[in-house]
Amino acid sequence: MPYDLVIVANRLPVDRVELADGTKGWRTSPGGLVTAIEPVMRANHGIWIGWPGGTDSDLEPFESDGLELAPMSMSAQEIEEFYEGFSNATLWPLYHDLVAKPEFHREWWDSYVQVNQRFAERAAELAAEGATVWVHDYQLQLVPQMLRTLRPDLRIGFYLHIPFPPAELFQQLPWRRQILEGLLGADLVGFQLAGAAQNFVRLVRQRVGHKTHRDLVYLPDGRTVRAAPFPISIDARGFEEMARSESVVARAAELREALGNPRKVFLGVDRLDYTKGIYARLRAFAELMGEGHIDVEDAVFVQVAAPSREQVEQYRLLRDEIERLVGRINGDHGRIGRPAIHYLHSSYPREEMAAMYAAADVMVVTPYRDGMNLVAKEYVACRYQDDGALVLSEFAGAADELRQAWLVNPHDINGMKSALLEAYQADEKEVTRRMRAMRKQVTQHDVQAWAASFMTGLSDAGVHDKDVRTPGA
Ligand code: GDG
Repeated sequence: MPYDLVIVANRLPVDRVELADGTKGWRTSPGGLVTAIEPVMRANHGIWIGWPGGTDSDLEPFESDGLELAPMSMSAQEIEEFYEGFSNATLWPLYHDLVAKPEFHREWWDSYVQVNQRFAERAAELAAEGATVWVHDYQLQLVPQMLRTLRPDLRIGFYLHIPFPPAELFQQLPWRRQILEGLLGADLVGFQLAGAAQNFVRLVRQRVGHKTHRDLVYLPDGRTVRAAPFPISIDARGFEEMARSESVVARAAELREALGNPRKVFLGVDRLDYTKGIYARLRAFAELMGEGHIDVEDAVFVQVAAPSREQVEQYRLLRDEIERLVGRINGDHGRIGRPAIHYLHSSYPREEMAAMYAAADVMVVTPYRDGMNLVAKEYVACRYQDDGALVLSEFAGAADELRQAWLVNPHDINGMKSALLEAYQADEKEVTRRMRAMRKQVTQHDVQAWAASFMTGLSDAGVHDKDVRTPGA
């Protein structure tokens, strides 16, 4: 059956897992993308194409929790070359300011092309005449052009969830031109921030040679492509309601109790990723303890590090480094029954996350580079009593909107120490003033507004085209 809205993303919102009784089943998978797209899918009757994890190949489209899902298979070699390789060891570090060194391998690129082609073909099969297809993220940047070749009748949008790097860095990519041309297959290319959209337009002008004006690219065939910022957000009302619920309120109190009712709880919640700055933030906290600014009897740091990309070597090394550091900090500063850092290498249900946000006095979000960072916004949404301090990296997209956070440069350990200490010692009035302003921003710009504005942008896109589209398409 053809669909009027097709979402194409690397991952489905569910994971294929083995259940306790040995049979295969589905489990909701966490992550920024899922959190953002799920409400869009619920509001529009569409289908979501993506990989459910694993190497099963015989998967038919199915419905899960009211969402129509079309699973894509992935061979072990594709997982290694397309997913762990080109997506996560080439593009991910390259797009995050080279926080790690990107690896360039020609076989990985070949696999990236192949998998993108398969996704494009599947979307072409499932889309109705004149349908809207919304392609997501860095793993699928070639899909827009491939899909346009197969189905010129479609309206195609692309959204990049991670930063788009400045020309000076992007230029390193041996396949830079192909990626730019792949993206230009879309009618609308969305980014988190205005700077990213500008980087893209500039690169298109320099590297592909197309004419551009402000946010528009003029293609020789008469089509125009718009590149614009659409800062992503969260289901703010949903998070607030969850935080207000009796069970979450009770659980938050229970968590504080279990932590020994310290005066202040610091919290970090991240996928275990080298872009997130977990190591440096824990070091900064430990130094404050070592220097006597913070006493282990008064404060504790809870760090949730959700397992991520565990097959990629950089991630395994990072995990070891962080765990060694946590051990050392607790050895140096902990007392019996009072570790300085509670480190949790695990994923939790959303309610548990809300309870953690509700239990935390100081939320610490210090990535070296982050497209947006939804965790910062989720924390704000949960603080319905206008309390709680947010320490936020200037290099997270969220810093553009959450100006009242304690903003830090995560490369500057001393600066980070000062900000942590200020947030720790800030008086109630100051904390409330800042939180109130941030809450206004997050509630007024939620994920529903984000999706609606992208979809409107997409249906308006192409109005400058010189060629004539099928009316109504
Ligand atoms: C990418 C971009 C951009 C985390 N642990 C658990 C869990 N989570 C949820 C959080 C949040 C999401 O995962 C993480 O989103 P972030 O935005 O913080 O980071 P990335 O995963 O790197 O996301 C990012 C985002 O895409 C959206 O465009 O903001 O910049 O890098 O929602 O709550 N959720 C549950 N259990 C966990 O243990 N249930």
